[in-house]
Amino acid sequence: MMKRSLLIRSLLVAVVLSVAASLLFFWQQRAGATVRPYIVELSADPVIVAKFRAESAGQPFDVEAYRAQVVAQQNDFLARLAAKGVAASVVSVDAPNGPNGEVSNIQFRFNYVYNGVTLAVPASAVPTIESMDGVKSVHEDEAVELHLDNAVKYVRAQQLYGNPPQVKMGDALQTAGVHGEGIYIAVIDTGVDWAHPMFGGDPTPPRFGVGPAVAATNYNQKVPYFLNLTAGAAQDDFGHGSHVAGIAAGYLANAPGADGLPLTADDIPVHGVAPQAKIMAYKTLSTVGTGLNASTVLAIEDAVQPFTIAGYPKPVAHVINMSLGSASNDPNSPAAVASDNASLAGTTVVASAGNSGAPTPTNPTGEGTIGSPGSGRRRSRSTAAPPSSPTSQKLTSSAGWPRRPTRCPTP
Ligand SMILES: [Ca+2]
Repeated sequence: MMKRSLLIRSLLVAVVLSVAASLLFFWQQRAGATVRPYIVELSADPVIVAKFRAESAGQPFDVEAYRAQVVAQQNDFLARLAAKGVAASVVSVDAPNGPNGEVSNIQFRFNYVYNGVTLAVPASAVPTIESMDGVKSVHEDEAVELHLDNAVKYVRAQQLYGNPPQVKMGDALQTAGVHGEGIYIAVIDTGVDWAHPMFGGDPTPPRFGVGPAVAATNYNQKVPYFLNLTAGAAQDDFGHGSHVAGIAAGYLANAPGADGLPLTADDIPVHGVAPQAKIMAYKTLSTVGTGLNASTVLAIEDAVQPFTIAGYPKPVAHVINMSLGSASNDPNSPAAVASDNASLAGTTVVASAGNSGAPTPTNPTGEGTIGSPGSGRRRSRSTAAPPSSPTSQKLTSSAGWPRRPTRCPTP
């Protein structure tokens, strides 16, 4: 009898504890205890802004010395946060970056175009962080999705070209400087299939980011640089980035046409806007075409600075293309601010706009649909429909594009 009552009592205790645990979980959810990624912006100017200010005033500027100051401010902030007992960890990714899948641990900390640290913290800690000295703003790290602007024909690029009007891989020495010669275009997207025929069909891998260039190694001539900021493979396993890069800088190639088959009579010749430009590929979006703002910010930073995350020399992008965006249209979002600051380096930043511009019953003109980073103040926006169109049309490229394309579709 005693044993039986003990058993019942134990069961009751277990049930009570279980209910208490559920209530505690519910309370923690209510209290914002869910750990989420946040981008914390700190007060010191990022490197490129301080450099711009100094040079505008005719003063000398030491990039490395200033960068050390920004990093020191971040380290001091992290130490003070830990001293307050806030459980926070710097968000990072083990990203394969190398021809054989070599993995680099990359932290989402920024100093060149944005002074910030991406932290995984409970939502309940945000007011504490916001109140700390040196904290400028705290942003929830928003999800980013793919967009696609529509076409080469809208910008009438071919009207600039001389002879030949369409450039193939072998035409490298025959063009007159209006086809993107000497220009690096950073495509921040799902990566780029560097061996695609539209990029010359060369299977040689690019140089991967983070580490140094190896002098004795040949790299892909069309896609000379690749930085993967995801845990997925260092390639384009979605297809969108290759499509976007093809529009920007693809050589003459054939789209499969209506029958969907390559090398048949209905194939359509397609051509990029600047076919002699080189592509710096950034993979910030996953296999399913989604990502976070923090990876966009870090890709912008890497594209603009003359060294890799680990400090090795690398080319600087003349143009950044981001056919992506988030639901936020805040011009102060981290990606929008980073885009603005990237333009101080002389880089032209192009971000998509109008992809959510379809009229709705509550928004009949489709206004306010420019998401971050397109909402930045110094952006060129690539609209999804002709600018003269009375209403924007929602066009996305994620549907119907094969994961490992053998031919680019019509841009
Ligand atoms: Ca065909």
